[in-house]
Amino acid sequence: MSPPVSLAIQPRVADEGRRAFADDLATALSQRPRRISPKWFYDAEGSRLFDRICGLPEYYPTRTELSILQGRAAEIAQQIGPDAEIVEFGAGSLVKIRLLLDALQSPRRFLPIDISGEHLQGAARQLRADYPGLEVTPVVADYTQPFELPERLAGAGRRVGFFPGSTLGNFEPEEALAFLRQAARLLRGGGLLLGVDLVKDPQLLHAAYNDAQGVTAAFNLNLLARANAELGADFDLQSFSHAAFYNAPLRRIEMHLVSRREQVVTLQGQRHAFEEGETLHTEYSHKFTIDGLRAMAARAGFGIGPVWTDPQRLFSVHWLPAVQ
Ligand code: AVJ
Repeated sequence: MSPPVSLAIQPRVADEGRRAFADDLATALSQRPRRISPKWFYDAEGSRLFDRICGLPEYYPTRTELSILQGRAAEIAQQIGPDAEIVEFGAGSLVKIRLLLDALQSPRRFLPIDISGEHLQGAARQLRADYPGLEVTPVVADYTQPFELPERLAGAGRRVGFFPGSTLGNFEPEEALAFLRQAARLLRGGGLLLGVDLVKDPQLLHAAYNDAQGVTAAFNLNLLARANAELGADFDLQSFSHAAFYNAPLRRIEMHLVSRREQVVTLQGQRHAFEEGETLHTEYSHKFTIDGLRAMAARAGFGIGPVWTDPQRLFSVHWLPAVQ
C-alpha cells in the first residue's frame, strides 16, 4: 500500500492538533471519571452537526441570542463605540458577527481566534469580501490556554471581545473565571460582549439536548467517529449511546457517551476497558443567573454594564466593560 501523500502536505498545525487530540483522548480514557474536552467535537462533520443543532426546534439558544443581538444591535453598538477592534473567541457563526459589524460605526479590525486554522481562513475570506474597510486578522490559538494578541492598530477605538453562544458554559466554574480574567486583561480599556444561557425549566433544558431527530446524539457520537478516522481508534459506534441530563444543583447539562456493554477499545496500541454503563463525559453546558454571571465577571476584573434578554428570559447578552 502506498503511503497517504496528503499527510506530507498537511499543515503542521493539523499534525499538532491531531497529536493533542490523541494525548487528550488517551488521558481521558485513563482517568476516572473519564472526561474529554468538548473542544474536540468540532471537526468538519462536528461543526456541520452543530450548525444543524442550532436550527432544531428544541434548541432555543441560537435563535434567541440572534433575536437579542438583532433587536439590540444599536444599543450594543453605542456601548462599543466607533473604530473598534473585535476579538471573537472561537471563529463561530458568521451570522452573529455580521449582525454586530453591520451595527457598528466603522469597525477597524476583526480578530477571530480559533483552534482550527482551516475554519479561520474560510471565515476570514468571506468577511474580507463583504467588508472592504475591515482588516481581518485570524489568530490560530486555543483560547482555553494563555495566549497574546497582536499589537493594537494605531488610531483604533476600543478592543472588544465577542463570546456568544453560551460557550462560556462549557467551562468548569474555575476555568470560566480564569478565561474571564484573561479576557479582562486582553481587553483592558474595552469590554466583552458575552452571550450566556439562563437557568430555566429543566424540561426545556432536557429537550434542547435530547432532540427528537437525534442530531445532538449524532454530534456527541461523532467524537468517537473522529477518533476512529483521525487516530485509528476502534470505537464501535453502535456500542455507545448518547446521554444528556440536567444536573439541577450544579445548574448544568452534562453530556456523556455511555458504554452499552462490556467492551475494550484500542487507541494507539493501548487497550481501554469499559464496563456496561460506564461513561466518557464529553461536555458541560452550564446555565447562569444574571446576578451569578455578573458576580463572576466582577471577580474576574470586569465592570458591570447593561444586560439584554428575550421576553421569556431564556438567554442573556451582557456588556462587561474591562475597566482601565
Ligand atoms: C456551543 C457549547 C454553547 O452547550 O449548548 C449543543 C454545544 N452541545 N448541544 C451548548 C451543544 C449540545 C453548545 N455550546
